[in-house]
Amino acid sequence: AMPVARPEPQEPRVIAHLDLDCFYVQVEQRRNPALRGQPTAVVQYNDWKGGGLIAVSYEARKFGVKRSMRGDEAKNVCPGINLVQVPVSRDKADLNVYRNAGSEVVAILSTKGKCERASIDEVYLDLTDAAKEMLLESPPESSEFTFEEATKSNILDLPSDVGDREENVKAWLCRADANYQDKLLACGAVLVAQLRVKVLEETQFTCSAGIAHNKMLAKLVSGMHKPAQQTVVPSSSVQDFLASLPVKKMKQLGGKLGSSLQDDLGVKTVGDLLGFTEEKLQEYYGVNTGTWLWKTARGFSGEEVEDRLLPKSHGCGKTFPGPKALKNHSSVKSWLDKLCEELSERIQSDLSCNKRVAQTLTLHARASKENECNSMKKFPSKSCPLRYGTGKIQEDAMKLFESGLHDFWGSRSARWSITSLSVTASKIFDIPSGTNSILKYIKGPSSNASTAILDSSSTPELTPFVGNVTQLNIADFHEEQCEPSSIKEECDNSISATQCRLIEGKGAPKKLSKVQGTGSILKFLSQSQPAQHEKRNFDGLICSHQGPGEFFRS
Ligand code: TTP
Ligand code: CA
Ligand code: CA
Repeated sequence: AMPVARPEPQEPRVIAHLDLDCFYVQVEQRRNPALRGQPTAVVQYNDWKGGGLIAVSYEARKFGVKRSMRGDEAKNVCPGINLVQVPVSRDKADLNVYRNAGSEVVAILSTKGKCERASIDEVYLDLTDAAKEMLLESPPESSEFTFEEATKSNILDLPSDVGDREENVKAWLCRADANYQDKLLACGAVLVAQLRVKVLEETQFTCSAGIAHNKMLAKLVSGMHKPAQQTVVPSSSVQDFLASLPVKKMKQLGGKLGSSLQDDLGVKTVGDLLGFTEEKLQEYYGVNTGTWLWKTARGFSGEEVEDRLLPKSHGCGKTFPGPKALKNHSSVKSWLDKLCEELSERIQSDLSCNKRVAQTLTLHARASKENECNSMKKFPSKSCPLRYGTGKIQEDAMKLFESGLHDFWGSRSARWSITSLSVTASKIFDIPSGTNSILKYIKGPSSNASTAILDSSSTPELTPFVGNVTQLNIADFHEEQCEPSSIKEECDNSISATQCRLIEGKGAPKKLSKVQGTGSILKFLSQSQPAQHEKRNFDGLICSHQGPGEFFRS
């Protein structure tokens, strides 16, 4: 989807983006403290050439170990590296332990302001109110200020090699003559430093952060100084920063739009866009995207932090690299069945714990045609209304696959091979309290999926309910979890997992009937099963997430 400008807020805001450092590695290091300070990498579940690396510790990065490597290669450049395999269930990676660890962090961060969980290890925070309050009550410039972590900030305006760095930063944070925006930003820097210390104390995880006046800038700098550091973007530094920033570094400019800017307009950096008027950019890219580009070049972004601790979608995927590619229907079916089983568990858990319902099932795949390795045609993503119940999801996913395969390959019965598969449940909304029509949402259409298969590039409106449904571009959520260079926007339902554990205690999944105090919705669902659900599809109404600690390998 082409980016669109949002209206600017009237008042200056303080926005932070936090991202955990080498996240899966830190989770594994907490589980096994002997790995701390050691070169360590987490490898995917796939033993081909030692498994693909999905997370690499900073100690290992010093040796030149990269995420693109396989275990064998990593051992060559860093013989002392510890390789830890991701937890596995159903013959695929099980990311619950990481999701849950991420939600521990979200729980801490969300205490200070509006919080949006952006991926498995990333959060946006709107700290405007907290910063204003600090500015009124205990601004950094008040004499007693001695907050050490904040003075370790990287401030884009300050040269890092002149004089005593920490003294310079402290002086910047405490400037009495700073403008109001910078003062708010200084408070934001102190708040984020405090939060990062708290996260470390309570979870043992370090993270890095960007603090700026909008989401775009905060995100752009949060990874600039890693690990365990934060970077502040004062308004006065924006122009210089963007002048040298390659367009491809911007999330929205990573694809076709960015290529077109480079190839068609000769725009290499975001700053190069300043050479074009808004009208010119609109001429090239349409009114909305033209305006967005014009604003982006100036560091303006009106995008708001969403108030959302829960995921926008649930996805389960797996890749089948090299010789593992799937070449017949029965192997595709058996993998899709496993993926759908996990997906079904996760949406049932979201339903019982959060009273949220997913409306759309999407299948993504990657395929290649034999003897046509460079074939440009992509396996089309397909969507249909989501029907609850593992068996139904499995059935529908297989139909989506057949439909995609038909478009991809026509009716010819020649050889194909599938190198990745994923199923996603999206268009998730809260069940309105007191509604009588829940079953309508849960049950899905009684017709089978083939009547309603859509290319996922279109956005099907599946039910008349629009209340809390966030418009989303399914393509943005394509993910094959745990595979290199593919996890993009993996959001996560670990909050629900935490809540489930609170309700049910740890231990093995229990039947819904034991859940107490979850209100009428669940009772309603468990009592009014339509007769055709002979296999009691809602057996899946369990909280299947396991707590941290249950994944220790022997
Ligand atoms: P990232 O935040 O991209 O990376 P990271 O946390 O490992 O390292 P950094 O310190 O640079 O932020 O991803 C978060 C986790 O998501 C990562 O630890 C493992 C997982 N992941 C994959 O499984 N596959 C991938 O391709 C990527 C990029 C991440
Ligand atoms: Ca990270
Ligand atoms: Ca990340």
